[in-house]
Amino acid sequence: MKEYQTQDIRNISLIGGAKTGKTTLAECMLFEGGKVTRRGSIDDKNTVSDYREIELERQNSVYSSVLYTEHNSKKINIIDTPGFDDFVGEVISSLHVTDTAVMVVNAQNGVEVGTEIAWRNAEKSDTPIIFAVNHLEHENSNWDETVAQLKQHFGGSLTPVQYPVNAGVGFDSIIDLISMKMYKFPQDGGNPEITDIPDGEKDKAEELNAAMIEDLAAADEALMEKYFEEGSLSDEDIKNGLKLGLISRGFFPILCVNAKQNMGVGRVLDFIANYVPSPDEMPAVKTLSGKELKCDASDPTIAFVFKTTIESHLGEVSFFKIYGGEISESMDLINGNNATKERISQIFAFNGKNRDKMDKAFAGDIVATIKLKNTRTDHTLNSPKTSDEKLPPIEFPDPKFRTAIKAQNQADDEKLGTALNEIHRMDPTVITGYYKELKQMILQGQGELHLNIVKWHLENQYKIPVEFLTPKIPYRETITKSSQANYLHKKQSGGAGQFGQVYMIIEPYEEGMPEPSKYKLKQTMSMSSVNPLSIQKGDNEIAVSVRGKDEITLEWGGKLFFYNCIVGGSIDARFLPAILKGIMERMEEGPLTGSYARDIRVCVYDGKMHPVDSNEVSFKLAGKTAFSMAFKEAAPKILEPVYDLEVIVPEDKMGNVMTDLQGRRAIIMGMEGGSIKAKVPLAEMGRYSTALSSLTSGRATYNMKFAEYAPVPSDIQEKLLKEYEESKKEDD
Ligand SMILES: Nc1nc2c(ncn2[C@@H]2O[C@H](COP(=O)(O)OP(=O)(O)OP(=O)(O)O)[C@@H](O)[C@H]2O)c(=O)[nH]1
Ligand SMILES: [Mg+2]
Repeated sequence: MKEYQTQDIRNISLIGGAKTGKTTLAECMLFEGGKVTRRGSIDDKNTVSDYREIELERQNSVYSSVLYTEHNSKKINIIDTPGFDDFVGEVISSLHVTDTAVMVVNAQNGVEVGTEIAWRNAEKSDTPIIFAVNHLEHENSNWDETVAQLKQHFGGSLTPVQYPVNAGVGFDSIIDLISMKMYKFPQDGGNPEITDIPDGEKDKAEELNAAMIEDLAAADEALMEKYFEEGSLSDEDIKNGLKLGLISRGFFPILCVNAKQNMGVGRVLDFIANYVPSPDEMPAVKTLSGKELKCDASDPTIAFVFKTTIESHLGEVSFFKIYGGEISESMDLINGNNATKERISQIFAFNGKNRDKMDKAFAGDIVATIKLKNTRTDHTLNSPKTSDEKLPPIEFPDPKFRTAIKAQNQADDEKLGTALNEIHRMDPTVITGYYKELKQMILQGQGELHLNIVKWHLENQYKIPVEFLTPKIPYRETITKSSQANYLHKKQSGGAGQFGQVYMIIEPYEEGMPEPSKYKLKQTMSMSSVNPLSIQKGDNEIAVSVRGKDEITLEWGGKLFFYNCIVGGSIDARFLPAILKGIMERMEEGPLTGSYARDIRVCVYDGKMHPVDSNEVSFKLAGKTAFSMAFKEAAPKILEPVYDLEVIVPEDKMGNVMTDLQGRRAIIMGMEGGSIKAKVPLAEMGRYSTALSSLTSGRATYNMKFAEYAPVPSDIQEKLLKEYEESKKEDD
C-alpha cells in the first residue's frame, strides 16, 4: 500500500444522532475513494462498516469502525461511530484520536438529543466539527429549519458553506459558497456537473457567501483586520481562515448531503482534504510527564492504543494513533504502561471488515496491528529511546445501568468471568464485578440495550447462557449516637476454657472530631454468654485516656477508628487485635441487615481476663458481640447510595421527567437549559434508561455518578429490616 506522510493524513470521526446516516455516508466516502466498488446499504446489510453479526441483525452500528479512503492524494481515516447513546464509549474513544468530527444531522428531524450529546462529547475533547445535513432528498427534509435549529442550539459560529437548491423530492443540486459554483448530481449520485450559479440563485448565493466570509473573519483576529481593511477576503485567506476557524472551534461549517444517493459526498471529501487540519496542524498533545507531541514524524516513535477488538482469523486487533515518529513492520516497541516489549508483526489500514497491509505508517496516522501480548486500550507504545512515556487515558463515561448476571449453568461460572473480562477489554464501558456483600455478580453499562448486547455476545459467541436478575443495592449501616456495651464470653465446661470480657463505647465518626476523653452515657448494657441480659439504667460518666489507635480506611468506603483506652492492664495488649478482628467481622456483616458498616469510632476502655482461659478467640467473640449490642443501641441507620443525576431533556418533556423523578425520591438540585440536575437514590434508578426513553419517546438522555451514602427514610428502613429478618429465617 502507498505510504502517506503526516501532511497527507486527515482523521475524522463520524458522529451524530442514531440513524442519521453516518454509516451510509462512510460507505459513500469509501466508494468515492475507490475502496469499495459497489456502495453497500444498511437495508441490504452489506456495508463495510456495519459488518458484525449483531449489527446486521439490528441494522444499526454497535461498535465504531475504523475505515479509510483516499481523496486528492490524502489518506482520510474515518471512524464511523454508533449513534445510540448506549454505545457512547465508542464515540468518546474515537474523538480522543481524531482531529475533526463530521456531525451528521437528519434534515427531517433537525437537532435531536443525539446531536446534542455528540456536540457535548466533541466539546469535551475540543474537537472541531463539520456539520453534514443529510436526507436532503426526503420529502420531509427541511434545510432552513435544520440550519436555524443548529444555530439556535450551538451558536452563531455555525455557518453554511453550501446550500441545497431544491431540497426535498427530486433534490439534485447544491450551491457551494466557497467555490461559488453549482454542483448538479446525476440521478444515481456520484460525479456532479459543475456550472455557474444560475441567475435565480445569484443574490441568495452572494448574500450567504458574504455571511460566510464575515463569520470566518470573526473567528480570527488577523482575518478580521484584513476584512475590515479590504472589505473582502482572498481565496487564500478563505482557505486559511477555514482551517484556523476549525482548529480554534470558532467556525463550524454546514454542508449538504444525501448519503442514500451519494450526492454531495465528493464535496464533503474535498472539504476534508482541503480545509481540515492535518494531524501536525492540531494543537500538541501532552504525555503524562508533560512532553509535547506535535505528530512529528522525526520524533521518536510513540503511539496510543484507543481500541481493541477481536476479529475472526486474526485474533486481537489493536488500533492506535501514531503521535510521533513512524512505525514499520518488525519494529520493537516498549509499552509505557507496563514496561513490556512488543513486536509490531504487521501493520494494517482497516476498512471495517476489510484491511490493507502497510509496510510503514507515519506520525498522525491511525492504523492497526495484531498479536500484541500485553497491550490494551489506553496503553502507550514507545520507541525504546523514550520507553516510559504515557499518553492520557480516554475518559470513558461512568456506568448508568446495572443488572445482576448469572450463568444459567453453575459450571459456566468461571467461563463467564473470563468472557466478561474479555468483553470489558473490547468495550471499557462494560464493567463487571462480584460484590461479596450482595452475593451477586453486577454487570454495569450505559443502558439496557448495551447490556442486552453483552448478553447476546455471551450467548451467541461465548455460548454461555446467562440470566439477568434484579441487582441488590449495596446498603451500608452506621450509627447516629454513642452507646456503651460490655460482653463477657465464658466457656468452662471440660478441657481448655474460654474467657474474655470487653467494655466498649461506640460513637458516630465524623471527620475532624476531637480525640475521645469523656463520655456521658444514659444507659449501659452488659451481657455475658452465661448470664441473661442485664441493663443498668441511669447517668453514667466515663473518662477515658487514649493509649493507642488504629485508623482503618474501609474497603467499602468510610472509616473505622479503634481506640485502646484500657487502664490498669485489665486486658493484655496482645488481645486487642483479636477484639478489633471481632469488630471488623461485624462491620463486614452489619448488625441490621448484614450490609457493610461504616464511619464508627470504637473505644475499648475496660475488660477482664482469666489467667488460664483467656485467649484470642474469646476476645474476638467478646469484641464482636459487645460491638453488635452497642450498635443496636446507638440509633443505627441504614444508608443507601445516592447518585448525582443529570437528565438532558427537551423543553416539552421537562414536566413529565420532573414528575417521574419526584416519584423516585429525587431531590431536584437545579434546572437550566434543557438539563435537570438531581440527587436520586440508586434503589430508585432501576431501569431508568428504559423509563426515561418511554417518557420522552427517546428524546432524553442522562448520566449519573455516585455522590454519597445517605440514610434511608424510616419506612424503608423498617421494610429492609423486615426483609433481612425474613431472609435469615429462610437461611436457618
Ligand atoms: N432517505 C434517506 N435515507 C438515508 C439517508 N442516509 C441514510 N439513510 C437511511 O437511514 C437509515 C440509517 O442509516 P445509517 O447509515 O445506518 O445511519 P447511522 O447514523 O449509521 O445509524 P447508527 O449507526 O445506528 O447511529 C438507513 O436505512 C439508511 O438507508 C439519506 O440521505 N436519505
Ligand atoms: Mg452507523
